[in-house]
Amino acid sequence: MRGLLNLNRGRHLVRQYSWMEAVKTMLAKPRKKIYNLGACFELADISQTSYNPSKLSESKFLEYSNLSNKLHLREAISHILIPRVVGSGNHSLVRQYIVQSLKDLDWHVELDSFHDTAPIMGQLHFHNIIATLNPDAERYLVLACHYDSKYMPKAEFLGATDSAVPCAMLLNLAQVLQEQLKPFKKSKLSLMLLFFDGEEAFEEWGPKDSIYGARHLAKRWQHEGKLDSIDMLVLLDLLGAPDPAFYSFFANTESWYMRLQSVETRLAQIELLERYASSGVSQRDPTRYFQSQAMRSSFIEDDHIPFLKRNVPVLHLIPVPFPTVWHTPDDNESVIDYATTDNLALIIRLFALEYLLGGDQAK
Ligand code: 1BN
Ligand code: ZN
Repeated sequence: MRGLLNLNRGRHLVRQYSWMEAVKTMLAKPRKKIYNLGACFELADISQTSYNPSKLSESKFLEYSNLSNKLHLREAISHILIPRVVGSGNHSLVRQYIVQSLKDLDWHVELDSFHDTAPIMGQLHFHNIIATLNPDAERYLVLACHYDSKYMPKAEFLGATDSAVPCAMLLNLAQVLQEQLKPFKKSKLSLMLLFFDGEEAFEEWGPKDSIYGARHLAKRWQHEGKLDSIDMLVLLDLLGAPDPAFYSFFANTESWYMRLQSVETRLAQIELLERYASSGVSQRDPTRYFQSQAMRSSFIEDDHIPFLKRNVPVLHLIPVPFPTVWHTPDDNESVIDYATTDNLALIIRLFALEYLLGGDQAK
């Protein structure tokens, strides 16, 4: 696993095509294109990667699939689903809720606090939340999201998909898997939950007005030599609306994207995904979330960028197209589709367990 993910470290940020691949690309059939947010994404078929990690056995898969706490997920959403602009009282309430929830589950929790200047707001105090099962582990699977909400002076913005639901999913994962995750309090490979602060721009998205927390933390960990301990950063964003479609953005994490697909397929086969078959009409396969195509020619701005630039392997779990309510006051409770939310939470939980247990590295 490490071998595969390290392939591109210190070398290339994006996949370099070989001469043979270039010829194949030229001879290939025209590809589908998706237009979203003014950008054009080209779809490519997913190629096989050589790494083939062991999957959860049928009995373990079934056992873990039956673990859930839907009430907890809804409660977590309701705690986070308040306007939580950086520096506000609500922002600090949500931070305390996340920190306390994880401390109650015996996670090691640290704040990465710093000041930065933002348009409109002036100087702000930001706090990334870093929760680890084993703070002394050598390697981490990192699951991440952002907990701030977008500043909208003329409207109440709650950011249900952006990103109250992703934050709640991570807290719910910690709650539901508390027994299964116990071995990872002492293991070399462990789990980290990262709640970025200040993802949103205050005035206009740009290199100095956005992803304040992610920029700070990636830089800090680079100086401290900690980036190499990140096996992979899995970033959740804009989740909770019905019928999302995900794509593989990065070649070096494609085998892990395919593991998400495989978890989804297995769950669908045993009919453990709720209200699953979509009625959506689109270019994509409407019967699955994780599409069997890659999007290579572009990627979306988000908290992963400062890590990606430093060669940390990234899986970006963000739907394309974005939910129609994106950055509008309608991104509120009413857009949340709880069947989809429960399904995605389950897929991500099983993926995390498979990742952690797959290499028998809980020792
Ligand atoms: C995602 C959710 N983003 C902000 N809230 C990042 C983004 C900003 C993606 C601008 C595309 C354009
Ligand atoms: Zn946003």
